[in-house]
Amino acid sequence: MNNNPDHFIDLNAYPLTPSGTPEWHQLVNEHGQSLRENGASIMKGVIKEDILNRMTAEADSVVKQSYACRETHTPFLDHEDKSLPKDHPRRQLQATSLNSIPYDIISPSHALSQLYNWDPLKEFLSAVLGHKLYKMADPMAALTINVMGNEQNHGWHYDESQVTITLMIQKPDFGGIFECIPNLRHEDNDQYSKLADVLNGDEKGILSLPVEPGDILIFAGFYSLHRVTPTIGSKTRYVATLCYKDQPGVMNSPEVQQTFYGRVNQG
Ligand SMILES: O=C(O)CCC(=O)C(=O)O
Ligand SMILES: [Fe+2]
Repeated sequence: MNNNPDHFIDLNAYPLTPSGTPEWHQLVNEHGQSLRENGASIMKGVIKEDILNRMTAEADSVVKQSYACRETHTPFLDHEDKSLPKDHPRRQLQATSLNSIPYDIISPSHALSQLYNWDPLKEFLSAVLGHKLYKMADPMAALTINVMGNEQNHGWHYDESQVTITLMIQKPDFGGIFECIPNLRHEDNDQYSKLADVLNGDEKGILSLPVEPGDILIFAGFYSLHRVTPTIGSKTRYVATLCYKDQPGVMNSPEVQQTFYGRVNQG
């Protein structure tokens, strides 16, 4: 099996290696501009179809070991602040139901792990973001596959990291749409008035991003409220999150690990 991610990618459309060529710089500028202007940029069809089939089979091979995360959380991913009025966004609990496959059960021989550890991807994303990125040191959260079967969903939230990178591996039959409100946290000066409207069902400003299998989404998840609508049908939705940080050695706390993976692994 060829484990060099050079072969995972259509290098004509996405000249990620060698770095520093005029085509590489053009790609960096294109995605950097889209991220700054829209809070998101999609690398459409970057991973080849046969590699997606391999990633799906490799996810299927470990999915039985995934952790069933059934959570309620505020949009800030924390617990309810009961000192606030009942209708405050920090008291509007969102339900999330998904299974997570952490990095420590993904084999290093799996295509997804090879891609995550491929330096040209990290170098390209660093250039898009304008600062050096490091692989996260967390043995579970560095690379996770979010698994959604029939009628699972991810409630409205902001991410803890400034930027999130996801790869859609397999799409469900219906639903499982990634919806977001770009830069809501920036624009909603007090952070709560527009947010409260959305949590109360106001659909104004909600975008559905056209993410398809093979697409890498670069997304300013700390500023842009987002959710995944309920999945429908027997085909599992697999979306990987690739975590890179702006400093080396970053780990999640034991509490956060326990919540998302049902156990603690501090390495
Ligand atoms: O499943 C997705 O498309 C997005 C996942 C997400 O928002 C997250 O893991 O924080
Ligand atoms: Fe998120």
